[in-house]
Amino acid sequence: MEVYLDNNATTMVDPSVVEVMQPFFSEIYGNPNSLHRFGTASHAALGHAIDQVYKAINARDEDDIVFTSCATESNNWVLKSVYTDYIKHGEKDHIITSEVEHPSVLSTCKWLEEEGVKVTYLPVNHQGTVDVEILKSFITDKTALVSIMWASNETGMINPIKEIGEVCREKGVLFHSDGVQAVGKIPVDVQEAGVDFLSFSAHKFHGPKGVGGLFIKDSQPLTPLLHGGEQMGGRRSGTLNVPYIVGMGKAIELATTNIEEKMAQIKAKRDHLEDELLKIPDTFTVGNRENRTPNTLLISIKGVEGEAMLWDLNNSNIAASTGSACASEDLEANTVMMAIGVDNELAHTGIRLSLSRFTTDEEIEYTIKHFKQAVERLREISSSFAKQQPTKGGEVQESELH
Ligand code: C6P
Repeated sequence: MEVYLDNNATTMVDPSVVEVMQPFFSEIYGNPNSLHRFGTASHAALGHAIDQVYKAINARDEDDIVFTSCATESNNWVLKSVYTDYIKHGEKDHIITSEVEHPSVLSTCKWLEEEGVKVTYLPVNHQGTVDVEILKSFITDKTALVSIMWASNETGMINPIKEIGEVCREKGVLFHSDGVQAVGKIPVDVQEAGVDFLSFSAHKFHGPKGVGGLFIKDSQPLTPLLHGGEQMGGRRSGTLNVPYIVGMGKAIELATTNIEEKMAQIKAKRDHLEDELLKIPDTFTVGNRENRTPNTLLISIKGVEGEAMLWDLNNSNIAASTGSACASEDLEANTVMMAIGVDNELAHTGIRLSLSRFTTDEEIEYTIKHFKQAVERLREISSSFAKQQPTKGGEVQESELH
């Protein structure tokens, strides 16, 4: 058996998504900006995909959606263009984000600091989420933007997005949310949340890689990241990747139709997996599972290095990760665990397991069995673990953190 539990890194493309994309490679291949019949056929498909996307996130208008190559591009675009439009020649000089954002936000913020922007990296609480009162205390009349992820890629923990949106509106500050791990996993309503910008990426909800988007409230002006032709009204130039956009439209429609039902099914499997793994002494999970994306579990196993565990799981054909796929080669401790105050040794033992709607009960049972065997084997050879008395594990509590 092969078990793929790294769906926060990327997902399998749904076979029905592949099917709708197929004709747009060699049959309906016109440039959607061309005026001949090849172009108008592609253009019509594009219009349908925009409809699917804007309805899925409850945008007010289809013009509020701009397609990009991925969420990394969307995140870069918002941050760099808010700098160009509101900070570089204006009165404002400040952006607020959190310590646990994805590197596409954090690295861009570091770059902006070199350009003279003041950036506040908000700490997170023991659940790994942002505290609204702390956010409020950092907003000044110099703050141009707040950028806080909707849900964490590492823990699945969901931030209080609606409350953050209210604070930003009240204070007259723009609000961007990286919605990559929320769209297609939990209900996302951009109007209810009060976000000005929302980034998303198709490959996180069973669409193709290399296509994503940015929701821009009321199509407000934002200096383009890519200048060029008139595609997307000149807001994002470059010939549109029609097959991938068509695939994203279908994928978001499939993921968000009856989403509550899909969430309940995935959550039942995740909760069972979590309950069983927590029976292993000295294992800890991060964050209250009721406030997590239903597919995600970050678990620490005392005395077992995350990389060793991954290796063992891989030998049993189980794919997991120690955190973000784009940081998997640095062998650093899990960044979210460090941010919430878990000790360094435990933060090196984090394993992220992320399910999808294609994960089966048999795969979960197989994972439970092989996970337990791997822990047993690795603890036997762990010099640090042998010296300790086992304790009952569970969700990491505030009192255990420093
Ligand atoms: N996170 C993970 O293993 P791209 O690669 O551009 O499609 O998406 C980037 C991105 C942005 N924000 C969040 C919250 C994300 O989770 C990701 C991708 C993967 O966690 C790969 S690093």
